[in-house]
Amino acid sequence: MVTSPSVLKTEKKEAKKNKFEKYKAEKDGLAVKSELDKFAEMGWEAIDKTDLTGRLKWLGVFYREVTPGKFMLRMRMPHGVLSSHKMRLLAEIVQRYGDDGCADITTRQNLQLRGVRLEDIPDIFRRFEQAGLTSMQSGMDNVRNITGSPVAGIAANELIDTQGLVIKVQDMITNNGEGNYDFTNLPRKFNIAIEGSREDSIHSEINDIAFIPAFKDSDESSELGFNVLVGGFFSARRCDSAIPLNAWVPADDTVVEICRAILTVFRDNGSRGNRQQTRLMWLIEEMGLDAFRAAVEAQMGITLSPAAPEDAITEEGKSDHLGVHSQKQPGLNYVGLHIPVGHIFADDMFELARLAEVYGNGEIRLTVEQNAIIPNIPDSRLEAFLQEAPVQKFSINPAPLSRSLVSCTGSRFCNFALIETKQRAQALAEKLDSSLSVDQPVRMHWTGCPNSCGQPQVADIGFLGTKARKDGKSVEAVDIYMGGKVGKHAQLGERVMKAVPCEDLESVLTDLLTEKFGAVAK
Ligand code: SRM
Ligand code: SF4
Repeated sequence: MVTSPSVLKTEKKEAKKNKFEKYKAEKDGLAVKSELDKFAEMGWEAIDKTDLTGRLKWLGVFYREVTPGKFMLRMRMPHGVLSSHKMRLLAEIVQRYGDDGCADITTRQNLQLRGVRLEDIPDIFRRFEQAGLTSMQSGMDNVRNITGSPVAGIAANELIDTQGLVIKVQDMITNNGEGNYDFTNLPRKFNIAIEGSREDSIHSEINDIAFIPAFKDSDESSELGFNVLVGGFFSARRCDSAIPLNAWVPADDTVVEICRAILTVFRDNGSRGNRQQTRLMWLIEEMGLDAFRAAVEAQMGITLSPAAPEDAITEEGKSDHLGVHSQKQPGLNYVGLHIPVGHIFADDMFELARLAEVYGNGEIRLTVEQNAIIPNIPDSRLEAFLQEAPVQKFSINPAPLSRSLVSCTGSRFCNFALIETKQRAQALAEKLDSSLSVDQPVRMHWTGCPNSCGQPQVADIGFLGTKARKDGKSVEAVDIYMGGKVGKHAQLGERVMKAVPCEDLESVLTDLLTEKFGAVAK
C-alpha cells in the first residue's frame, strides 16, 4: 500500500505527541466539570494528579504548588468590563478566605482570585452562573480572556465599539460559558484581541489573532472593519509579533466566523509534538501563509477580502487611561485608578463596586496595565468622587515610575517563577520615584521567568527573572530588555543586559534612567 504524504505527515505528528496530548486524549479537560461535586467531597489530596494539576485548569481552577490547597481561580472578563454586582460577588468569594484571599488584575485585563478552597468550587460556580460570570476554558490549551480597548463605547477617539464582538467571540468559543468541546483541545494556548480605537491599547500585536481597525480602501469614507493579524506570541523559546493575514473583515459576525475558522484550522493541523513549537505561528510557518489563509477561507466557505493597505491606528505609544477623562457622551467622565501591580483585596473590590454604583452607572473596567477605570461619572459628581478615600489610595496621578509598572505573579504564587516580582517591582519603583525626577512615564514590566506573562518585551524597560551567581552564591537576578514600542510602530524590545542581580538593580536603574530617560536626582 502506498501511503500519501499527508498521511505520513499526520503519522509523524501522532508519533511525536507530547505528554499533555496524551492526557488530553485519555480524557478532555472539560470532562472534570461533571466531577466537581465528587472532587469537593474527596478533598484535593485524593484527586488524581493529572485532574488536579492539569484538567482543572480547563475550568479556570489552578492548583498552586506554592500554596497547596489554596487554589487560584482565573476568570473570563471579556473586554475587561464587569458590573459592580459581579465585582461584589468576587469580593465575597475572596473575603471568605481571610488573609489567604486576594485577587490580581492580569495583563489580559482579567481577574484572578486567590486562596480559593476546592470544596467551595461547586457553590462558587452556581453563583457565577446566576451572576453571568464564568471561568470556563481560561487556562491550558484554550483561548484566554479576549481583550479590547478598556474605554470602548466611551472614548472620544473610538472607531468601533468592540464590546459586543468580544462577547460574541467568547460565547462562541465557550458555548456561552458552559464549556465547548469544539475548542477545548487546541494544540496550545491561544490569545485573541480586538482593537477598536486609533491607539493600540491592548498590545494586539502580541496575540495569536489581532483585529486592527482599518477602512476598506484606506479611504475614511469607505467601510470600517478590521485588518487581521495572526501568530503573535511570547514563549520561553521564541517571541514574535503577529503578521498580516492579508485579510480585511467587516465589523460584524464575520469576526466571530474568522475566529472559529482559524481556531479550527489550528486545532486540526497544529503540531502536537514539541510543546515549545505548538503555538499558531509555528503552524503558519509550516503551512506557509498563503496556504494557511486558503485553509481559513475554505473553513469559512468564503473568499476573504485582501487587507486594507493601511490600518487606522494613528497614535504612537498608548494612553494608560489614568486620571480624569471626558467621555464622548457630553457631561460624563471616566476616571482611571492606579492599582499597584494589580494586587487587590476584598475590601478594595467592595470599594470599587461602591464607587461604580454611587458615582457611575455600576460599571468597572480593567486594563492590561493592571489598573481599574470607573466610567460614566457625571461632571456634577466628579469633585465628590475625587475626595473619596479609595481614590486617594488608588491614585489618579501616581509618580512616573510607579505609574506605568506592570508585573506578573512571580514566586509568591507561581511555580515557574525564578524570582519574586510584584513586591520587589513596587518597592523599587517607589524608591526610585523618591530619589529621581523623571518628567515622562517609563513603562517598566516585570516577569518572573521566560514565559513572559508580564510582557517585558513591550516595555521601555523590561525585567525577566533569572538567577545569577554573586559572591559564590546563587541570587535572584533579571535580564534587562529595552526598546519595546507600543502603538502605531510597535516593536518588541531586545535584551540589553544579562543576569543583573536584583540587589544591584537600584544603582543600575538609576544610571539607566539618568542616561536614557533624562532622570535627575531629587
Ligand atoms: Fe501566563 C503560564 C500567569 C499572561 C505566557 N501564566 C502561566 C501560569 C498559568 C503558569 C502556572 O500555572 O503557574 C501563570 C499563573 C500564575 C498565577 O498563579 O497567577 C501565568 N499569565 C499569567 C498572568 C496572571 C500574569 C499577570 O500577572 O498578569 C496573566 C494572565 C492573563 C489572563 O488573564 O489570562 C498571564 N501569559 C500571559 C501573557 C501576556 C499576554 O497574554 O499578553 C503571556 C505572553 C503572551 C503569549 O501567551 O503569547 C503569557 N503564561 C505564558 C506562558 C508561555 C506560553 C508559551 O507559548 O510558551 C506560560 C507557560 C505555558 O503556557 O506553558 C504561562
Ligand atoms: Fe509565572 Fe513565569 Fe508567568 Fe511570571 S512569567 S506568572 S513567573 S509563568
